[in-house]
Amino acid sequence: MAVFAPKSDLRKRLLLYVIVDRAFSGGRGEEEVVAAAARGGATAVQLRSKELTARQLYLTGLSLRTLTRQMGLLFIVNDRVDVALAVDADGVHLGQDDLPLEAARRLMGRRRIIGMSVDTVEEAERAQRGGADYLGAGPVFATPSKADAGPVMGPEGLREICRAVRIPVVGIGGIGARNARQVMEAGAAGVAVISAVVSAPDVTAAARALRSALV
Ligand code: TZP
Ligand code: MG
Repeated sequence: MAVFAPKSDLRKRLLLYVIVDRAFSGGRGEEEVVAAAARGGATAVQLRSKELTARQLYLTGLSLRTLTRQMGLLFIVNDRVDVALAVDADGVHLGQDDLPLEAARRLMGRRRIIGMSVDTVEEAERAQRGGADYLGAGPVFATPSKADAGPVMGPEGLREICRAVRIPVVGIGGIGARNARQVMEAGAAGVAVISAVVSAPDVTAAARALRSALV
């Protein structure tokens, strides 16, 4: 049996990265949203919640782990190294105020993925030096989905970050089918989205529309 290697083909697997957050899904559960997004061509899923308790995150994470394995998607947990490990996620995604990379790496081991959010070229270079496996850079466009997202960098800002590092970069913030192409043309490996997919009435159709804008 082939051993599952989370980091193999990472750049390709970051192409359509859907961040599931119950605050944006109009009452639909994470499992329903992930299954629908996967049918539309999502390649990676991140479980994010600023509201769920550790217990709720763990239970949701366990069922998303099963689902993403069945459907062949990468599975990343936002913010929480403990939950990522407890549910055997492929990786964790950290912000500048979360656990430092070195500490997270000690806990996660070399095999698992660590993604970092960055706003600037300096942060991107530091994260790469610190051993991050991929970066989320944004907000590329204006977004109402994250109040403290910082200034919009535009495709030009994203391009500078993509040029500065060797590790894959996904663009995030205000991305939808209408502007996804600009993100890829800036050198990104993929797009990370919340509302364009998770808030859509038809999640599968929304993921499919985004996916076809990327290739
Ligand atoms: N980080 C930077 S912008 C953002 C995050 C989590 C929000 C992305 O949400 P949307 O709805 O895809 O703009
Ligand atoms: Mg965070």
